[in-house]
Amino acid sequence: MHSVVSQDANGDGAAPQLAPADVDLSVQLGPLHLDNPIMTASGTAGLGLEMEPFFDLAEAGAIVVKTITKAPRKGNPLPRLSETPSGLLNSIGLPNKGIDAFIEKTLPLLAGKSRCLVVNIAGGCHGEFSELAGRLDGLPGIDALELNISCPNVEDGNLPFARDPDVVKDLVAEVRSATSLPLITKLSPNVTDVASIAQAAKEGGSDAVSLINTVLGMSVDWRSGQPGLGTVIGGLSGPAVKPIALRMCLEVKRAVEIPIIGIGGIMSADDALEFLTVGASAVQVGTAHYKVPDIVPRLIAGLRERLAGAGRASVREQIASMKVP
Ligand code: RRO
Repeated sequence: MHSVVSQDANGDGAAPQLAPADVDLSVQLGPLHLDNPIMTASGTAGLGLEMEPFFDLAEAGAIVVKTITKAPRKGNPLPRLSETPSGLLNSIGLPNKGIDAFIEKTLPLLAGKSRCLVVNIAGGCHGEFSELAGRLDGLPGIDALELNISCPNVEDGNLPFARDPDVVKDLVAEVRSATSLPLITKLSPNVTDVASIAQAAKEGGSDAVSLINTVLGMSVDWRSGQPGLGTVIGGLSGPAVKPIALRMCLEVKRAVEIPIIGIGGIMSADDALEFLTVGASAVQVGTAHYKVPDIVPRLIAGLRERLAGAGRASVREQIASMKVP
């Protein structure tokens, strides 16, 4: 039973208002339960610990760590970031200390700090994805894996895993057999038919899909001819990509029965609610961290206020109210 701010405080017979604190924000992503639908997007919140000065990690629905690979990686040549008027281009190149250092050094510091910890992994081949998944299976403190099949900044820029439904299905199936952890497959927008990739991820055994990773782009100084990124081409994120991300979430929702995590340009609670209105059950916030490092608790408070104002007792009511055809 939800309490109310006041029983007809104005005496005007209007329906009593919900208190924001009483709105139930919990969501279910297949086997994965989140206390609220606000997750950090991989790569934009470091390994999670870097965000501790800005908010209590336990406030987030889930913390998703920056991509972990089998071997340590130095990352791409500088510059790795290039700002554009409405978005951020990156070509970071998966710098990380590798799976051994993650398990031995980072995980003991991270475990138990968030309500839900999702480890994002990427391999150079199928075997590497499943090997990483196997190493992480059963380790205390890890709640799910996110398979990064969509990094745009690998050596050949070719997105070898993201574009072919047969490859995606086989890869996810191999990982599925290596772990009992819930699996989220992170999809690329740089494909023709994202729904067919989501369907393949589902058939391979993925419990959910997250989308979108960054959109291939570039910037250039026309005077010097110098590109903004050391690798010339990279991935665009931020407000510029939100309409693309909304469209792709809707395309997946229309075609595939699988929980969707919406990602792309979320800066406000209204942006988050837009994703929850076109089929997503949770969202990840990324580029906004660089402008508003405590965006996670702000979004959670904003969701509560807006849902209470709309008379929704739970975020699941909003998700279920989807009207977009
Ligand atoms: O590290 C990166 O360059 C990177 C990754 Br792994 C990713 O998934 N998406 C992105 O835009 N950059």
